[in-house]
Amino acid sequence: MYTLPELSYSYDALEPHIDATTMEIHHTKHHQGYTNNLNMVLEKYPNLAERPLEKLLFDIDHTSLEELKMTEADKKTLRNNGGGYLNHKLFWEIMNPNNSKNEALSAEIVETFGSLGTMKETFNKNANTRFGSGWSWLVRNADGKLELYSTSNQDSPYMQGHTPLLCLDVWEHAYYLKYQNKRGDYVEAWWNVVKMI
Ligand code: MN3
Repeated sequence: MYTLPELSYSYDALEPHIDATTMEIHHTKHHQGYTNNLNMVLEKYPNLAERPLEKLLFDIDHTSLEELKMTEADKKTLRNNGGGYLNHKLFWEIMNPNNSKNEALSAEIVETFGSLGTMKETFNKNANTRFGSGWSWLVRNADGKLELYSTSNQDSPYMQGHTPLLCLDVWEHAYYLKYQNKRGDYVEAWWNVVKMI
């Protein structure tokens, strides 16, 4: 059974960039909801539940329903809530104000994209142009290279066998209280709470 990951900092720690009310609702309501729904669907499939969630997300996208012995509806629930569970877990970790700069990753970003600024520009563009709800990502792909893209809904890079390194939640629940329709302002402000690069 999965449990809601504890936040190792207070809800107001990211003020003024991310407000305390948004953080509290996001963590205790939204992330808790994904956690509950993930547990509910996995209860029906004890064999699948034994697999690490990262692998399970890959497997459900690369294995037939017949082989998984899973219904289409349950697969969708697992995809949405398994993704939602892992995506938010990483999101809280990335925003930890106690993080220190990851020098190796920063150097690799410069090597891959030319500069940190260029990477951020593309990352932000992906965040701002994702229609509806989704996430912007910096991932390590299956070839071990850094890659930038966005996904819709709660789709996780693990579904493609990629490892997520940085993620930004662009669902309205992540910013609407403070930023309303100004997603671009939220995306810009968010970088102030990322200490690792
Ligand atoms: Mn969210």
